Order: sequence, then structure tokens, then C-alpha cells
Amino acid sequence: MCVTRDEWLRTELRRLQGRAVAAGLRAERLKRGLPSALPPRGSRAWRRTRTLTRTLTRTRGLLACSLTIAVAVAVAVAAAAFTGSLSGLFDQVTAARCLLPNNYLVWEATRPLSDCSFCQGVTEPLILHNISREDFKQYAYSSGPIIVKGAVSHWKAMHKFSYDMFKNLYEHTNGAYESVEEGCQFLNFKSDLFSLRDVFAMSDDRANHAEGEDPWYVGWGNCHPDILAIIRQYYTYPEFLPEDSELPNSENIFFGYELGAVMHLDYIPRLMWQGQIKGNKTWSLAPIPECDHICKPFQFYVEPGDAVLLDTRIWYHATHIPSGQFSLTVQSEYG
Ligand SMILES: O=C(O)CCC(=O)C(=O)O
Ligand SMILES: [Fe+2]
Repeated sequence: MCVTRDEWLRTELRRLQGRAVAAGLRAERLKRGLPSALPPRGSRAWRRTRTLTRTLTRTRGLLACSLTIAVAVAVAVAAAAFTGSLSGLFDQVTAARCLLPNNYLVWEATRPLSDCSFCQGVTEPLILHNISREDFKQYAYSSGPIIVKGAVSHWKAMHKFSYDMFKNLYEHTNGAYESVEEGCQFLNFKSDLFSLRDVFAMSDDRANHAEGEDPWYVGWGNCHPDILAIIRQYYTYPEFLPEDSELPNSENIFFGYELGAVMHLDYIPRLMWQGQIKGNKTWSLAPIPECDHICKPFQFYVEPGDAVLLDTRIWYHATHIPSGQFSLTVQSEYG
């Protein structure tokens, strides 16, 4: 089943600890943990940390390499408490050596705290049927989760999209793999496949999850203009989304067997929508840790043809595919 949010955070912290020790930080200081290195809540230094984390959140995209921001913030806050210099603090953080690639743990450690009204009392998705754009207005831009049953069942993609179709497209389009490597995101989750080339180089048996073969599950963004033009012939944006909503200029595909996506938050500018094209999928949602005392985790289930909407920036989410089924999803954003 899915990794829980807490298990995932623990694993990431252990990995961070290992890399920090390997990079020369003293183990006994790290053992006390990051929270003990941070100033008491409400103190002046704590307020400075919050200002800094907000600044970092806004400027994250500009940082050329990822720092171990969590560690760097703790060290820099301690230094700034001595010197009282906030600009010095920022310089120290941005000048630190890279210990980690830019990853979810770093993002989690630097995101602003959230108030919990978005998840209070939410224990299941809102389920809608045949909703018009006009009727959807009252739900649009809510943090979700919402399922619109059968909303994409008319897409031609329901019959057309498959592993082989995407393999064929990527193998026969000049510069297609490079476009993902250079300009789009590839997510391998728990799979041992580290690029789209690896995905489409799998044996037929593994690709079809034949008996005895390891399951796999990946997601990636399509940003090659020729590929986008072809695949967009087979789906459209859900008709109920507000006419004036801002949309990104590419869509993502998630596909594979069993594993699904590990528990994570997304660092994206808009709300998420997706159309479930093949297979059933279980979603596990958990509130962000600061809301654990008010909000509870829960799961729900989607079927082929359903659309799912969720603010994946504030709901931790993981997915799981029932054994033996192949799941394929088109995913994008609106806001
Ligand atoms: O569809 C999935 O398995 C994961 C999707 C996801 O993480 C997202 O849409 O943000
Ligand atoms: Fe996500």
C-alpha cells in the first residue's frame, strides 16, 4: 500500500541525515534533530525564520542549486541570532554548499505554515454528476477533493491512449526525449526507471506487468509541441472548468501498475485536475502536519472516465492502483 506522510517524512529525514554526515556535519548535533536547532515558537528569531522561509518559498525557483535548506536555515538562524543581521542570514543560506538535490523534503521544510480551515470537517470527496460550467462555479477554486463522475468518458483518449501509443510517439518524434529531459518533469516515484527512455526501453513482459515482473509507475510532462499537438486531439479540458481560468501550456501523463504515487505535496502555481482514462485508482489524502489535530486522513476511489480535482499543494496525496490493473491519467492544472 501507499507510504504514509509520516513514514515518508521520516525516510527523507534519515536520508538527509546520512548525506549531511557524509558531507562532514557532526552526527551528534544532527541527532538532536532539526526542530531542536530551531528557535522557540514566538521568539524574535522564530519570527525571522518565518520571514526567511516565506522569502525562500517565493524565490525557490531562482535558486540555481538546491541547498540543504532545512539544515542551512537552522545553521543560518543560529548565526543570525548572534549578529542580528537578516540580510547576512539570507546570504549565508544562498551561499551554502549543495548537499541535496531540490526535493520534496526541502520544499516541505521551507513552505509557509497554513491555517487548517481548508480541511476541517472534510472526510470524503464531493461527488458530482453531469455538472454544467454554470453549476460548477460554486465549487470552482475550492481546495477539493471533487470527483466529477464520467466527466471524461467521451474523450477519444479512452480508446486511444496506451503504453504502446506513447512509446511509438516518443520513439518517432525528433527531440521528444530531450524535451522531457530539458524542459519537463519526470517522476519515477517508487520505480527503478529514471527517465522516459528507461520507461520505453522496458521489455514487453515488464511493460505489461507479466507474472513475476516488477511493477512500475511513472509520470511526466509532455512539452514537445508536436507531441502535444497529437495527443490533444484525443482529450479536451473538462468543459465545466471556469471559462476564465488560467491553464498551463502542457499536460502530464501518469501511468503504470500497482505502486502509484508516493505521499507528497505539489509545488505548482494552480489547482490540479485529472482525467482517469484507464484503470481504477485509490487516492489517499492526509492534511499537512500542522493540521493533524483538526483534520483526518481518508481515501477515495476513482474509475475510468472520472475527473478528479484537488488542491495538491495543501493536501498530501498518494495513489495506488489495484493489483493487475493498468492505470493511465491525463493531469493538468487550472487556477
Ligand atoms: O495520479 C497519480 O498517481 C498522482 C497524481 C499527482 O500526484 C497529482 O496529480 O498531483
Ligand atoms: Fe501530486
